[in-house]
Amino acid sequence: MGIENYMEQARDQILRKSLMSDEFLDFMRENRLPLDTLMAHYHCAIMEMETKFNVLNRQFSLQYDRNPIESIKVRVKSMESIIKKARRKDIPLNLKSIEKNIRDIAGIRVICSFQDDIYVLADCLLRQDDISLIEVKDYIKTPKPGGYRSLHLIVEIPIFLDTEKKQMKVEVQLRTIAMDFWASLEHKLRYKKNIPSEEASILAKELLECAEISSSLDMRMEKIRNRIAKASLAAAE
Ligand code: 0O2
Repeated sequence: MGIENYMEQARDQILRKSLMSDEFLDFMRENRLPLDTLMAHYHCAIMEMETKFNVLNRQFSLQYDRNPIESIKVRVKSMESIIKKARRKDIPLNLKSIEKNIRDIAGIRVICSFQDDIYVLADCLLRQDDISLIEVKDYIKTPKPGGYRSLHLIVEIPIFLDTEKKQMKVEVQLRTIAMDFWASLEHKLRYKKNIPSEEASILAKELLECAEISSSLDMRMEKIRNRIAKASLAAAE
């Protein structure tokens, strides 16, 4: 077993033990209702956000006769992942600090066919007056060293409850189909703990190369789409 796998397993064991620790169990016991309520609020924020993207997609199809969005995936982070992240980032285990510091509890992934649609959609979203931008991470302009590409926006969106309006943080990930395909495969490799380290590093190199090939394919496809649009416009004149 390689050292990385060993370390990963050791980390997992520590996490599992910490999930059973008195501190964690007390936290869950004392906060059951507020935790359920908070998770429900994140679900509501995701619903609001998903509606915004569906509206934009519908409007684009009416105005430009094309749908920029291929599909949308949503998720609320599991309690285990939240605790894992809180431990990794040394975030105190209480509701206020989790809500303040873990900004991707509510996540929406918008999959587009073309890279330029990603930026158009992001602009349209950020122009809406109920959305506040907290951070942009452009892993398309600056991919991660392993080859990961996506545009991440951390935003706040209001949800309207019976007696209050509450601002909720949502992580929006925008990527092309090719970027999504790549990220899903790479995610699988990341969570397979039993791959010998030598093979894992060969696969990582292979994945990096695939990321570059798929990025150039994205650009070529976009150019073809633009040429088709130009040619059909010229033919119509
Ligand atoms: P999951 O299962 O998607 O929840 P921050 O949130 O800014 O404090 P973080 O989490 O490092 O710090 O932010 P970053 O880098 O923007 O990553 C957030 C999410 O992006 C990850 O969530 C993944 O979904 C995705 N992501 C980032 N880097 C990679 C990568 O190299 N490969 C793949 N496949 N996905 C990536 P989680 O919490 O890791 O997981």
